[in-house]
Amino acid sequence: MLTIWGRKNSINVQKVLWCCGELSLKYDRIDAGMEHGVNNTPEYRALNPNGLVPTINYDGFVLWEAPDNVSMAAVALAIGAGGAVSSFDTTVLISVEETINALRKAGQIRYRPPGA
Ligand SMILES: N[C@@H](CCC(=O)N[C@@H](CS)C(=O)NCC(=O)O)C(=O)O
Repeated sequence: MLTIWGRKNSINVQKVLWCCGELSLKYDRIDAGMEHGVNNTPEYRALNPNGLVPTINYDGFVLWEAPDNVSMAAVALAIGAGGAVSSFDTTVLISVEETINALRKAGQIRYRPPGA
C-alpha cells in the first residue's frame, strides 16, 4: 500500500506523482500542505518532522525528502529494469546529460522486485 501526503500543486509532490505515473504504481494521495493544512498536525509531524510535503508511506516504510529529478528518474529506471513493471515508457522531462546521470545512479540502487 502506497500513500502519498501532499497537495498536487507542489513541485516536490509532482515529481513523486510523476515517478508513480511512469511506473504505473497505484497510490492513495491525501491533500496536505498550504491551504489543506494537515502538515502541522502532531500526527503528520510524527511521520515527517520537517512538516513539509510530500511524505510517502510504502507498507510502513516512511520516506520524506523527495530527491531531485535525476534521482527520481534513477529510481524509476531501477524499478523498471527490475521487472516490477511490464512496460516502461518514459516521458522526456530531463536532458540527455541528466539521463546519463540517472542511468549511472540507477546502477547503485539496491532494488529487489517483489517475490525475487
Ligand atoms: N526537500 C524537500 C522539500 C519539500 C518542500 O519544500 N515542500 C514544500 C512544497 S514544494 C512544502 O512542504 N511547503 C509547505 C506547504 O506546502 O505547506 C522534499 O523534496 O521533500
